[in-house]
Amino acid sequence: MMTEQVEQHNASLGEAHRRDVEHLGEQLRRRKIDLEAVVAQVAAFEVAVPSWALGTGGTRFGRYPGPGEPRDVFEKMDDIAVIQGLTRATPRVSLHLPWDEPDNPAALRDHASALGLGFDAVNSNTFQDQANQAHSYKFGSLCHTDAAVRAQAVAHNIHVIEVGAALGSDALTVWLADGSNYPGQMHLRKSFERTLAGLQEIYAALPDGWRLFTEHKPYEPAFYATVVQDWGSSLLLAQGLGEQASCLVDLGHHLPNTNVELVVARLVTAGKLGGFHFNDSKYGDDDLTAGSIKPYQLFLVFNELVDAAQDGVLGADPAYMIDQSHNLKDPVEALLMTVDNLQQAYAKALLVRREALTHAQETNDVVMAEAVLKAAYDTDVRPLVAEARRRSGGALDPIATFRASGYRAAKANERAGAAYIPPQSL
Ligand SMILES: [Mn+2]
Repeated sequence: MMTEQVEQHNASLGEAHRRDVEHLGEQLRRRKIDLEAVVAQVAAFEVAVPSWALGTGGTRFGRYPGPGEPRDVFEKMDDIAVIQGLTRATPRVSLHLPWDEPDNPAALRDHASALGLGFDAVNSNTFQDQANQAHSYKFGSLCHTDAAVRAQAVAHNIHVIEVGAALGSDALTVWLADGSNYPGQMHLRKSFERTLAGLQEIYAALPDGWRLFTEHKPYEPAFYATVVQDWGSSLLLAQGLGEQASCLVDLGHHLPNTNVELVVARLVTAGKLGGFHFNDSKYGDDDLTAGSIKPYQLFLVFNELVDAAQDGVLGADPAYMIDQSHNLKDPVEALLMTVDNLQQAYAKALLVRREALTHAQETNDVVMAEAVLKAAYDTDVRPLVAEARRRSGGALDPIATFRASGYRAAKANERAGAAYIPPQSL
């Protein structure tokens, strides 16, 4: 996919790029950092693309679809294959059920496989009522006071596991909208206990080698009390389930000014950091492009991950996934930008001089500790990330290559009558 366009575009940028890499290599040598080692690590970086991010998103106020949007999950795979062809960093898809539930999982798996794609964590949905559903989730799903509603929510999650297994996935992400809007509405303690009990039933259905991720979020749609509202609640659930359960950190699922890198550090210490939903936000769960609003925070999150990996305490590799809603940008371009921003944050974290940082911390040298971080963060790593992509067969400039390919215009002709995709927030 896109191989010819990538080669052509890379060739046109080749000489200037080569000089940029050489210059950066020299800068890093002066800091006793080996550019080659960092390039290799960035080239190995992978992040899953969510099936719900390929169409234009929307808000409760409306949605403005763009031309050539994918009409079904098969066409979404085609778009993700383009992103993979340009970045070589997105070989897996995170599927949402029922939004992108395939009629025939084997056919979808074959289609994905032919495109060189596989499946990451599958996502269940008990935050909306589906057609022909016996019971409503209006007052919660796993936390519901009615056992029949809870049983329905458990059965849905087990169904998602079965579809995921047929696709070759090996993880389930559970984000619950369960909560209340007014004091007194919901018993705070019992609703949490019912939720844990429901998750235990789901956990019991996990195949060997599977993982279950609990995802917290402070508010929305519940505006007074959310059952799994913070990382502490998420950790209690993961600990109450067992070895195969861990916590998923959605960067946008925190109140303003929350120290997310500290949350990451705590979950690493607890041995329960399961994965990420990357995005960015200014106010709430805005689902903007990762690194677009708070790039320094993104760097500091990766700094914790690199530090934990180097200390050998990261445990199982965290599942890196994107969770974004693109209301204004072309979704493919937004995702190309996202992957680049993630790789830049990761590359900068790899440039942190750990020994110097440790020494500054041990000697309480506040200025030098911060300066070590800033020296890494302020480095222009764009040539390094582009070089990592080039060596993996990707594009030096993915967005320019995508635009030059004419892919979107071709799809606008092919994909007439794009299906409506509902506004979403996971
Ligand atoms: Mn999420």
